[in-house]
Amino acid sequence: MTPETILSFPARVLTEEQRRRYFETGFLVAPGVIPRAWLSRLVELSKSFVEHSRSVSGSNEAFDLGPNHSPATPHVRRLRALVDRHPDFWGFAADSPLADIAADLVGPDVKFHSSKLNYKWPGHGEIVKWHQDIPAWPHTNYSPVTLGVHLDDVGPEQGPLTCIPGSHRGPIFVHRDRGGSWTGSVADRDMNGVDQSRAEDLVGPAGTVIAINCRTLHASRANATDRVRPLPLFVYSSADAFAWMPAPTPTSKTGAIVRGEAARTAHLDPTPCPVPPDWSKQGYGSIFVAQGAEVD
Ligand SMILES: O=C(O)CCC(=O)C(=O)O
Repeated sequence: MTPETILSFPARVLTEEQRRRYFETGFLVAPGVIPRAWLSRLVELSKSFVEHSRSVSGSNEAFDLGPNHSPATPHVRRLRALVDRHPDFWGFAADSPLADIAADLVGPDVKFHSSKLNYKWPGHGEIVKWHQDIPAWPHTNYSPVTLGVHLDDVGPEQGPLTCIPGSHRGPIFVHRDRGGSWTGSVADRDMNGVDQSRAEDLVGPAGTVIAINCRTLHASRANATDRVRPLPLFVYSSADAFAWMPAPTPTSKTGAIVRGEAARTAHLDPTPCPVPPDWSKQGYGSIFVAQGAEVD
């Protein structure tokens, strides 16, 4: 569907202005759209998983752990395949206003792709370099959108996601080094051609939803506060977008239709997309592993 067709359906949660801004810039910040009860539940679950991680000594299918993780100082970088970690995470992805926000941005027929919860701890551990999402999980079109929820107030000093406006209409970069190995980030030689001074921070109070189109260039800085920044992320697409390579971190719900109907016809966008490694053979750690995250 074109943005014009999507916008011809009535908005469910977002304003028309917010939807238009998303299509124009490739991202969106929408404060105050998550009901308080859902927000409290997500915060509670997030804290309980960090507590649980104290008894886990190495990364596994649920936890991506930083190298200095210990029972005394848990360092969870990512909770993987979030919707498989607790039924309420799936309830949130499928039965909360989040899926309606996805419908506002991809059209009435919405497919769930994947989810995770990233933690950015104080210090320099989880700096995320410039990247686009779609090269890791290519689809037949560019409707996929990642929705994040701020569980706490997030300001510029907490290492928010930061996006280059309009980059969703630009090139799709190869996220590999000169030798062809996957890096999960755009090479400096490619970023040199991008005006990074135009980047906008996706900041806002607890309950803010952020949306990032799958082609938008984004990154995040170090967390310079003494508070952890937990950020659950959920990826949706239009139902007529089909992944053409195995997902890096598939979930039991990947491919589920959360709004509207399954597609009978695939929408094929002619814009070429680089081919990622076959994650079903190579395995996938996390963006922190791929980008070789620095640690304190
Ligand atoms: O958590 C962050 O700051 C960045 C997350 C991100 O861009 C990703 O996981 O693809």
